[in-house]
Amino acid sequence: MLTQNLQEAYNKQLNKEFFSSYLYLSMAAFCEHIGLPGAANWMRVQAEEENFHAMKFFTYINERGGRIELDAIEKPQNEWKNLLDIFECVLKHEQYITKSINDLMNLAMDERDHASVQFLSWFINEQVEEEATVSDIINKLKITGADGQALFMIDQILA
Ligand code: OFO
Repeated sequence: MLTQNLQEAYNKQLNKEFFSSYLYLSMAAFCEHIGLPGAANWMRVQAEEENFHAMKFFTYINERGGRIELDAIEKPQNEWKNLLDIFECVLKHEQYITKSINDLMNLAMDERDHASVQFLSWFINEQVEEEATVSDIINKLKITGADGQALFMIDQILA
């Protein structure tokens, strides 16, 4: 059985994961709009992955006998300056999620909930991978600058 504190924190995280999915979907729509189908596909895949994260929390709260409370999903940003601006926004958002997962882990440890510590470890590793991937894309975008041909190639790689 989950403690009240953990149940509330998990419900908040569930909402953040759905918001992440929504944010990536908004980015997918924008990339499509500015003619970057490869980046749009990358964002779509991320949106699905975030939905999968949300459902992992959904299933876990249930498994632990907790009560799920779905909240409203915040409206995501829907316009950016360029692809670099989008990926910098992605990194900032993922860093925010990493902090949120770390806070959850601290709470699980404080509550001596060993099952939660196990469960959250998966997300801790996932965040390391996500931040590294995005930082790598940002570096590539910075090296190539606003070069149209390079952007075309990066878009194909992202596809
Ligand atoms: Fe992008 O990460 Fe969910 O957790």
